[in-house]
Amino acid sequence: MSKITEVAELVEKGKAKLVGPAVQAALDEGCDPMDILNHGMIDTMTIVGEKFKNGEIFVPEMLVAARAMKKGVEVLKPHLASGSTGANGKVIIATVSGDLHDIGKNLVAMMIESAGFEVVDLGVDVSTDKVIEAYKENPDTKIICLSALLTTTMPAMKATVTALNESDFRSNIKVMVGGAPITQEFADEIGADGYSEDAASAASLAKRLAAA
Ligand code: B1M
Repeated sequence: MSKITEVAELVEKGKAKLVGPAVQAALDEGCDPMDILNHGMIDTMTIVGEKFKNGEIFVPEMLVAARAMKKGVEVLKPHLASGSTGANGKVIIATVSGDLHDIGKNLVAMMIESAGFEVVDLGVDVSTDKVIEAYKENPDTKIICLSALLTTTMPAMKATVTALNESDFRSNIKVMVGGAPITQEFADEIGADGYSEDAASAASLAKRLAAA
């Protein structure tokens, strides 16, 4: 069995204690950190999501798989992030109100940080008021990033973007959105400045938006 397959199996089974050492073993064997992330972990979470949708597994199994993936990402992080300087400016990131999914948001935060931004991470289930408060505490912020993983929290994303669009500081910031159910069309519809599909393209988009 390849080391990446081993990581994938451990993530799927939620073996949090074993995932870190397995990721380290894959790295020691010379596996590409992006391959470990994409094929050992992200693809596995897609499988976990499908099994949940089909009623083969339930929330606790999804949760333990998510915890295991987080442990694996901790080991990968130094190999993915190329060192942050904050030189490109400040970014606020949050998962929108009512939504507890943070693995994708954390990956986006990590990639944006490694693209040279200082990241203020507000966590999950973040209300519009908290996002606005965070901007007021960090008025030098260049980009506000919002993540949503549920179709039921897309309206919360829309509400936050609408409030930002109506704020008196709108011209000072760019707004970026993403997450599995989000599309470019939805981003345009709610008036965000940018959408990206994954963490790597989110980092390139952040650089483009900050420079615009
Ligand atoms: Co949930 N869940 N979940 N879940 N969960 C999904 C999202 C789901 C698709 C599973 C399914 O049914 N197939 C489904 C949503 C269906 C829908 O809305 N249509 C679902 C559901 C229904 C639920 C609950 C309602 C289940 C329940 O309680 N009955 C519940 C809701 C809780 C809540 O949020 N209020 C729930 C709970 C959970 C757990 C807590 C158990 C756990 C999350 C743990 C955590 O995050 N700490 C969980 C998990 C793990 C998943 C799946 C299996 C995996 C999500 C994940 O981490 N993927 C997910 C199935 C799936 O996605 N296939 C599922 C890996 C991650 C790297 O990808 O987050 O997509 P992702 O992020 C990507 C991109 O989307 C993008 O870049 C990332 C990296 O490439 N991206 C951005 C993300 N944010 C971005 C922001 C950007 C740019 C790009 O710019 C700002």
